[in-house]
Amino acid sequence: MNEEQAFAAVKKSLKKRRYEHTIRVTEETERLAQRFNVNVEKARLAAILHDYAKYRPVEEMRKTIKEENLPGNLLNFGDEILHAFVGAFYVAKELNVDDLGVLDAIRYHTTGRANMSNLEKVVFLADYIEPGRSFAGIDEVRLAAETNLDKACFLALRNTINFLVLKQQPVYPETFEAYNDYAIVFK
Ligand code: DGI
Ligand code: FE
Ligand code: FE
Ligand code: FE
Repeated sequence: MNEEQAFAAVKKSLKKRRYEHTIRVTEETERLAQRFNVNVEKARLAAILHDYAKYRPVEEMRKTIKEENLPGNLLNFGDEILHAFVGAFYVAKELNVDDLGVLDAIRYHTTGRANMSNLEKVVFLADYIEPGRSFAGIDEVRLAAETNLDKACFLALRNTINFLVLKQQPVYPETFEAYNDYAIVFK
C-alpha cells in the first residue's frame, strides 16, 4: 500500500472535515518523525490511515471486536476508543497493511499504552497537536513537542485523563498505564 492508495482509501471512508484532519495529522507526524528520528515513511502511512474506521457504525465495530477476539474490555470504555483498535484490524484485513509497527501506531493512537514505540508516540501526539486542534492546555503540549517527545506525550495523556474524569467518563486502563510511564519521570 503506497501513500496514494492510502489517501484514496481514507478519502472514500471519511467525511471532508475528518479527511482534512488526516492531512494535517500526516504533516504533523512527518515533522515529529524528522525531529525525533522515526522512520518517516512508516509514520506517514500510519498517520494517513489512523482514523480509517472513524465512521464505521458502532454496532459493526462491537461485532468485529467479539467475532475477531479483539480485547473484550474495549466494549466497556465508551465508543470513542473503538475506531483505533478496530481500525488497525480493518487496515490489515481490507488494505493488506502488514507492518506491525504501523498497525500498532494506528491501534494505540487514541488511548496510548505503556512502552510505546517512538512511531506510536509521534502518531499519538500528532493527532493531539495538529494545527486544527484547540484543546485546553494544548499550547504547553505543542511547546514540549518542540524538544521532548516523552514530555509532550505525558502532557497530552494527563490532559486527556483530566478531561475524561471531569466528564465522568471511564478511562481505558492502558491510558493510565501510558500516563504512569511518564509520571515517574516528569513528576
Ligand atoms: O479520532 P480523533 O477525534 O482524531 O481523536 P482520538 O482518536 O484521539 O479520539 C479522541 C476521543 O477519544 C476523545 O473523545 C477522548 C476519547 N478518549 C481518549 N482516550 C480515552 C478516550 N475515551 C475513553 N473512554 N477512554 C480513554 O482512555
Ligand atoms: Fe482517532
Ligand atoms: Fe488523540
Ligand atoms: Fe485523528
